[in-house]
Amino acid sequence: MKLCRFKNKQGQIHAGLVTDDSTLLDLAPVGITQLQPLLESDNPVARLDSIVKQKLPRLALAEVQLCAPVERQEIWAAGVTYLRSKTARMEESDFSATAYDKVYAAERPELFFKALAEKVVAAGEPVGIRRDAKWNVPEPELALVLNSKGKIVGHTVGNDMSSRDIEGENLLYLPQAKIYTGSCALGPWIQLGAEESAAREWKIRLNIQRAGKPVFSGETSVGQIKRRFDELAEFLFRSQVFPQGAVLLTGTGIVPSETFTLQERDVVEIEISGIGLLRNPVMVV
Ligand code: DO4
Ligand code: MG
Repeated sequence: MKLCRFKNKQGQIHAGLVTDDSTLLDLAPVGITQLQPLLESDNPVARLDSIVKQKLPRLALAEVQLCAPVERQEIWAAGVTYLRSKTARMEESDFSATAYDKVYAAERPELFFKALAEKVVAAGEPVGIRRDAKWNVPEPELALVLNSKGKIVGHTVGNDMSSRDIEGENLLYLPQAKIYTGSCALGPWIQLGAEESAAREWKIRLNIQRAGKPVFSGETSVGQIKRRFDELAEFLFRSQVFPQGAVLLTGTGIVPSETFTLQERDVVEIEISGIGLLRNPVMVV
């Protein structure tokens, strides 16, 4: 079940249920205008199952603008959860290599703050590359949607845009490498209800186009993530409350070669087989 936020022709933001490649159901007539009450309910899928039996307005997906599927949640990210991420980062920086090596094996995962909900970029909107960085990459990641109790209620596609030269120069620059305008994209919607065992079968694909031609493609599997999802969620919610819930990116397993950097007007496509496709153009910020 795919839950989305969208802007209708009147410019109002509503919640919707995507039923197929071209249609969504507007949930406003049954009083659901926000995602949060649904995500907080004990069983959002069962609730929506009974709601869709009612007659709801059907809208063409092509005629609405999808918004990022977040409202007031903080966005956090886990790092170095794939072997590929550990080795790429150890190569990127002599200075920080030991830290990456240790955190991959440590009991405590790397977790960092990524974005406020209002700063998240939706499908179709531009993601940013910093004007003071020379080496910029997308990081295609599965994102866990957590309610205020720390329960995983859904999944979405995430892009943890990163400036590798800034990160590689000194680990203390990580917030600048990771948090800036357009550095976090989420969407196109939330896939509700999948168990971790099913999500681990999903494939993640990254394609990057430049002037309409492919310049990078890569694939990994969610099953390659070293840590369990509930372990990551449990660490995030340790000694911290999230009254609005949270979104947690689970780390990247696709890292382009050291010679690759994004350019303005490139198009980044991240597809997760059980969820959908997140496509964003690139803009210098
Ligand atoms: O420690 C740096 C960031 C790691 C990260 O974002 C990832 O592995 O996805
Ligand atoms: Mg990342």
